Amino acid sequence: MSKSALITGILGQDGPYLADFLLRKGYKVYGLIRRYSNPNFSNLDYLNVTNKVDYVEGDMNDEASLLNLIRGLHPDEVYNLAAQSFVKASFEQAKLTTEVNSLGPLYLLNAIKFFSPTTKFYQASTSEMFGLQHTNGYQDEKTPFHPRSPYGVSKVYAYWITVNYRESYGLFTCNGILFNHESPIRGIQFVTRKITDGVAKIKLGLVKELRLGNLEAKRDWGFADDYVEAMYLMMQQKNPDDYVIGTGESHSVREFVEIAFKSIGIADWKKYVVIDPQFKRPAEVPNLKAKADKARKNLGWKPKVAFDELVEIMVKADLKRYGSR
Ligand code: NAP
Ligand code: G4F
Repeated sequence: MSKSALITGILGQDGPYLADFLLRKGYKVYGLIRRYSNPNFSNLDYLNVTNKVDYVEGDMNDEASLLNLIRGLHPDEVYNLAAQSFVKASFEQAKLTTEVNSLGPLYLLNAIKFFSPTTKFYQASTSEMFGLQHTNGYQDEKTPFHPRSPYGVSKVYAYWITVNYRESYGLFTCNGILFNHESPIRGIQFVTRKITDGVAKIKLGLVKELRLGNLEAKRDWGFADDYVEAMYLMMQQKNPDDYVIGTGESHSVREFVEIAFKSIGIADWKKYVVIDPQFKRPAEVPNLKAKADKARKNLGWKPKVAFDELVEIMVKADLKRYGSR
């Protein structure tokens, strides 16, 4: 019999890539969606999987809906990708962020504990938990946490409750501590997609400038499609564990901007970029760089798409969206 998986956050960036990956493996895939008058399936459409997923309704803020779902479905695997995932918004909506990102996973874990204890659980943890901390310039599974935003703090709770339910009740629970990963269906507010969308519009004469915040922040950027494979691999191991997933390369926002403009033939990008303080954060995470040796050794995982290639893929996709060939 084929395995089943419930994916929360199915309409976001990672949900569609993971759904596509699991469907190819023969899984029955359930996708959790909130009740909307008009849900947006465009990211699933992009990967041609909209009609292959079975949709179930629920909300990470509504414990009963999650209890009922797990009790009814008994999925083999739950991938908890749902979150208020935009760091900047978490400063203005700290309570909502905490409810969705911290209590949501707790509700799912309780549902599994009470109604389906053989269900495996994946928590979408994040490099944002490291914040200011590093060991000789990189972060790995042993690096302590020092989150710098309500988002980062909310994810630290989710990380530890995931570990705690493994240790307390013997549940199969994993944390994937993923560093930034991007794609043509990345949310438009995140800096990479904001840049590639802006660059495409500038190329086509639709806008004249691109307004950004801190260009000096450095991130370890990979391709979302590579990263969902790591999620799956963690859930297939004999023993549940926590893994850092990233490329091991760190680049600044400035470098991302330079390469994106270069890909459309513009060397003098400074003519188009305006620094706007509204896009800066009360507290910044200056430098993220993964050391993903454990994933490489235990999971046999490594990223396939390099940084320059990722920027090009995204710029090309945005140009195509605006009708350019
Ligand atoms: P995303 O594009 O922002 O998608 C998040 C999804 O969560 C959306 O589909 C959203 O649903 C759903 N959601 C939000 N609140 C909800 C609620 N109350 N009930 C049910 N669903 C809710 O995020 P992503 O980039 O795919 O990331 C997936 C996960 O990985 C997130 O947990 C994120 O924090 C984590 N993460 C991401 C990265 C990265 O670089 N992308 C790195 C590390 C960790 P709607 O569509 O209905 O709004
Ligand atoms: O693209 P960002 O908004 O992503 P951020 O804050 O790194 O968070 C993302 O990655 C995390 C993993 O580390 C995830 F957990 C989280 O859910 C999310 O997916 O910002 C990246 C950097 C920041 O340093 C920000 O200050 O870009 C800088 N930046 C500069 N100008 C900007 C802008 N960020 C945004 N969003 N918009 C700007 O105009």
